[in-house]
Amino acid sequence: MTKEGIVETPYRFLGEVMDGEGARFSTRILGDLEGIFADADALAKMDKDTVAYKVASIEPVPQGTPGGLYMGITYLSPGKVGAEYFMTKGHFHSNRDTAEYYWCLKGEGMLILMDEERNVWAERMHPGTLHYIPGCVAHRVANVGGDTLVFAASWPSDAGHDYASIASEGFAKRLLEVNGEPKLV
Ligand code: S6P
Ligand code: ZN
Repeated sequence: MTKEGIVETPYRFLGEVMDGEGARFSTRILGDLEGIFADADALAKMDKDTVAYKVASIEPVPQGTPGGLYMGITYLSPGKVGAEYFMTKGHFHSNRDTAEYYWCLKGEGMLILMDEERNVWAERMHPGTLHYIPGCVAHRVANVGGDTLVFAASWPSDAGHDYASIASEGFAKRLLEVNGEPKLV
């Protein structure tokens, strides 16, 4: 689309809200996260319709376009399945060597990272923390606090999402609450 002169700003990113032209919104309920938590019995006893997280994203160019950038905000609910904190599904990028930024706006979380050799590490998230996720590193976020965790992200439009390898192999470590503290186990 050709533009000329002073035009209306198409997107807004204010506080914890991202919105504008063509913004996309998606919701993951606990029922969508079967198989990612260790304690299947605990999950079976919970309400499948409980909202685990919501994502709002601005995708100005079609998915797969080289050279474009996306922005998103994730709102991850507090809670646990057994001893495991509510978390995002987690993914590698399909285009493996594409990187991403995450930054925390609200709440307390842990960014769990895993390289292709399955080494796992985690970075604490709290308002103001900025996280560079290098290419070839799978990423997932757990909410370790009592309130909604809100974080923003920016990633390349040709990154793509590979959920399948995480769905089948998982991460090599899990973030569990042990004696009231988050621990990678
Ligand atoms: C996209 C970016 C985030 C996640 C969101 C949900 O590359 O990493 O917007 O999509 O946090 O996580 P997931 O693992 O379910 O996509
Ligand atoms: Zn990503």
